[in-house]
Amino acid sequence: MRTSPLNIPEFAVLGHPNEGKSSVVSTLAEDDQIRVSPVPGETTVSRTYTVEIDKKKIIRFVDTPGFQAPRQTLAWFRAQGDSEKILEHFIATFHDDPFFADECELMAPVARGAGIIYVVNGARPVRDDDIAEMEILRLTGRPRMAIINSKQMDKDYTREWKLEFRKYFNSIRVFNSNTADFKERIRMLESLKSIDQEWEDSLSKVILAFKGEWKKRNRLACAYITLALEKSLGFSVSERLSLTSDPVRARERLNLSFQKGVRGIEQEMFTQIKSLFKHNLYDYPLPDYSLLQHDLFAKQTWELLGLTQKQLAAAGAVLGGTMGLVMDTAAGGLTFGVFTAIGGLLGAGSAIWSGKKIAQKTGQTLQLGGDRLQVGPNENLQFLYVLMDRALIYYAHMMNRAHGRRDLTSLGSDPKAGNSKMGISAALSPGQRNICTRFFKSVSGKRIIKGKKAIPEFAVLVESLLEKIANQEI
Ligand SMILES: Nc1nc2c(ncn2[C@@H]2O[C@H](COP(=O)(O)OP(=O)(O)OP(=O)(O)O)[C@@H](O)[C@H]2O)c(=O)[nH]1
Ligand SMILES: [Mg+2]
Repeated sequence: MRTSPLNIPEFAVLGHPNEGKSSVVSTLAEDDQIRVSPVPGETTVSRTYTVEIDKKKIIRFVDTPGFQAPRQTLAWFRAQGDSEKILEHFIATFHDDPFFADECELMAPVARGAGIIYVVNGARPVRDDDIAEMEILRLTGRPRMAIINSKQMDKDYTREWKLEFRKYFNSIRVFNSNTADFKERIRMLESLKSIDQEWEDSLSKVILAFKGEWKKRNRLACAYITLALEKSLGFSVSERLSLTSDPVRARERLNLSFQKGVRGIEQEMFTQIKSLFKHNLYDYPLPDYSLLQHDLFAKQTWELLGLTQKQLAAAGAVLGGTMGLVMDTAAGGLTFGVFTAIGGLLGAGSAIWSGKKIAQKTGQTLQLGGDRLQVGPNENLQFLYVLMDRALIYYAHMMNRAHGRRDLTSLGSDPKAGNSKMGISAALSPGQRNICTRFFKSVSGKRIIKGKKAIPEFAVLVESLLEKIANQEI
C-alpha cells in the first residue's frame, strides 16, 4: 500500500477551478482557515492538511489548484500509452513549463501515492473539459472517487454527472461541503474504503478515531454546559450600603451587573463549545428565528421558548429588571431604617435577611462591616430551562456547521440547524423535569442535597440530550 510519508492515508482533492475543492478539504479536515473564494484560481499551490486526534496524525487531505489545461494534458497522456510512472514522467517533463504549472502542482501528491477525490459542482452540466480531466485521472491508474458538491440547490445535474462518473471512478458520492455534518463525513470515509481494498484497515481505524473524538466532544460539551448552568444559577451580586445610598439606583446597578455576569458565563460557555468543534475563524450569524438572536433577558427569548402566561408572569421580575433584592443587615441594620422608610422601592420578591440566613441561603461567606444588598441567585426555575435551551441550541448550530461554509448570511431554513422555536426543554418528560428541579434546587442554594447527586444526574440528562441532537432525534 502506498501511503503518505507519515504512513497514514492521504487523499488529494482534485478538480476544475472554483468547483469547491478547498471547501471540501475544509469540511473534511475541519479546518475553517483554508482559503475559499468565489474567484476561480484561488488555490495555486498544493497544500496538505493533516487531521490529528489526541495529538496523533490520522489522515491527510491535500488541497490542489484546479486543472488549467486538461485537453493538452490529456493529449500528452494518450501519447505515452500505458505507463505506470506516467505522473512522475509528466512532472519531470513539464516542471519548468508555466503552461502546465498547475497540472504539475496538482499531480504531485498523486504521484507520491495519494488517492484521488475528484470534485465537481453538480449545479452545472458536464462539459468537454471535465471529460478530459476524468480521462486523465483514469489514466493515472490511481484509486479514485468522484464527489458531487452542488453549489446551488435550484439546479441539479447530479444524474448526468453520475452517468459519466460510472465510466471513470471506483466510487461516487454526493457530498455537499457546505452542509455535510459529522455523519455525512463518516459516510464519506466509508466510501473511500471501497476505492482500494488496501486502505480498508487504515480507514477503519480513522473512522473509529473520528467516532471516539465525537463522543469525547459531546462529553466535554456536556461538562461545559453543566458547569455554566451551575455557575449561572448560583450567581449573585451584592453591594455595600451606606446611609447615603440611593436604593433605586442600587437596585438598577445590581440588576445590570447580575445580567452582565450571567451573560458573561453563557458567552464563555459558547466560546468553549465553538472551539471544541474547531470553529475558529468566523463569528457565524445565527438565523433570525433563533432564540440566540435575542438577549438572554429579552422577554421574546422566554416567549419563544413556549413559556405559559403564568410562567412568564412569574418570570416578570427577572425580565423587567426588578428581581427581588435581599437585604443583609449583618452589621446591625444601620441603613435598614432608610430603606424601609422609602418603602416598596426594593420591589416585589425582596427580602430582608439577617446575615446568618443569607449565608445559609447562598452558601457564601459574608463580608462584615456594613449592610449589603444582594441580587441573585435567581429563584425562578424557568431560568434553568431558558439557559439550558439556549446552550442546546448553540451546540446544535456548532456541531452541524460545516467548516467549508463561508457565507456569512444566516442559515435560513436549514432543518439541521437547531431551528426549533420551542425550546427542547418543553418536551422533557416529568422524570427529566424532576432531575432539572433537583439540580436547580441544589445549585441555586435552595437545598443542599446530600452528596450533590443532583449535579451528576443532571449532567447525564444533558449528555443524553446532546446525543439526541447529534443523531437528529430531536
Ligand atoms: N453554496 C455553496 N457554495 C459553495 C459550495 N462549495 C463551494 N462553494 C463556493 O464556491 C466558491 C469556490 O469554492 P472553493 O472551495 O474556493 O473552490 P476551489 O475549487 O477550491 O477553487 P480554486 O481554488 O479557485 O480552484 C466559493 O465561493 C465557495 O464558498 C457549496 O457546497 N455550496
Ligand atoms: Mg481552492
